[in-house]
Amino acid sequence: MFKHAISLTSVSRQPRSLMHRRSLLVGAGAAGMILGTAMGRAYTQIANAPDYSLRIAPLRLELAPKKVIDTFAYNGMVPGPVLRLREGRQVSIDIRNDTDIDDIIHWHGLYVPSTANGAMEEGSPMVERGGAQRYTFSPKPTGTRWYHSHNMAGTDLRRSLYSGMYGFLIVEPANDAGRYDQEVLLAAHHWQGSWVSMQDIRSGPPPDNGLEVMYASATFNDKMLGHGEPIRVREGQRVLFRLLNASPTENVTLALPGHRLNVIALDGNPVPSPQSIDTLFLAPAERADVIVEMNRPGVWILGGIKDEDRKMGLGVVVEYANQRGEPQWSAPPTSAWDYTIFGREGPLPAPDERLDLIFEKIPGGRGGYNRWTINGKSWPAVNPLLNVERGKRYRLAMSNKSGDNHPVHLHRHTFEVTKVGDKPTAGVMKDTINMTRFSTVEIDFVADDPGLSLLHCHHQDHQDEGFMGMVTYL
Ligand SMILES: [Cu+2]
Repeated sequence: MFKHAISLTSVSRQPRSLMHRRSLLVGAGAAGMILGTAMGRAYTQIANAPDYSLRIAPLRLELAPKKVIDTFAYNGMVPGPVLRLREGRQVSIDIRNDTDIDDIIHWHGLYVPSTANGAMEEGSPMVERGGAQRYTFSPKPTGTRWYHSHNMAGTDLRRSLYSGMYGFLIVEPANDAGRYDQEVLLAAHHWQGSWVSMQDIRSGPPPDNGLEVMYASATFNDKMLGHGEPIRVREGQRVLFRLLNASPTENVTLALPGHRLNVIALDGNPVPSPQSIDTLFLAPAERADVIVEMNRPGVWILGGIKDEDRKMGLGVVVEYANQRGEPQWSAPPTSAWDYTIFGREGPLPAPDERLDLIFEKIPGGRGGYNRWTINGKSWPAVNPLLNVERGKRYRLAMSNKSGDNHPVHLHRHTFEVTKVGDKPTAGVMKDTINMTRFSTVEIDFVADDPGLSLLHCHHQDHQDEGFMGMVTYL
């Protein structure tokens, strides 16, 4: 038995031929020329009403007064609507695409068949411009998941994860204990990216590095720090924060001065050893469920610990009842992020097979774009990356031989973190793990979800530039 029952019904008028989009490097730019043609088209009528509808469309978004940007979003809001689904209860979601290019939505962290998972490379069809498509599936596993565009952006910084095309998808357990008084959902995002030469800006090495993205603004949800409604709390409350880093390429480290962050789940999966910490690190695509005891009345900033991040807008005001005044910030104690503190000691089942993966950069040089390789090859040559046999356990021993961070994401499976550097651990279950520069990480997964499954870096520009491989089932 597959661990899910799902069907995908295409309701677009004609099927589009599958093309391997990431082998076409800068396809998005050419497609952008036909702006506007999709808007006037009629949609195929879908017989039954879906449980949810997502409409992909352009959006003029006010991040702050006089800071208005043009982006794309779902249902005219950023993040898109929160999809709260019940574990195992079949749901149908219609996606309409009112933009000028074909797009696709990926259900991040869910076990969805390859043909509906929202990755072109796995065989999911694009939602063509002017078209619509219905997804029907039984959501699992429970926890804080999300959905986002899995399109290629290439050099177009308006597209895919550079845009507002993301939202929370929460799979609720059949019975939820709900040991909290209030729930707050915050998605971090960076906006207004531009391609820059970091080594020119910093006058530092490496001299042959290519272009990277730098951002002018950042938000939690759709507002810059100080411009949205504050989070209103009362003393004595236990607040559950579901935090998501939806940034296309940037890590964030967050703190709420005077408060401890009790991490109970990472990537939506409960951790064996919940920990109270001062600062929370999230790489792109990572989530954390954090309980905060509201026991320091005042008006505070929950925000990025770097001054430049908060200046850019990454923060939100937390206001206790009957408290007034300027929002307070104070620098938290510094600590290095360590996934293993949330784990437990072994023992671990021995893997049936071990695969060494080396991630390397091919610097683009001045004015060029960097390329990325897995064991010396770039997508689409990294297909297959690994052939697995159903039911077996695989260990990926990953080595990042570059000076950049890589949040490595595996589709359609949950993996167990088994080693970070030379620290062994067990029980931390994730779908994305960040590799810091020149580091090693080992993860184990059980091949329990037959079908094509991508492994890729969640940095939009890294995945677009070759950092992607395919896990296939024998
Ligand atoms: Cu990367």
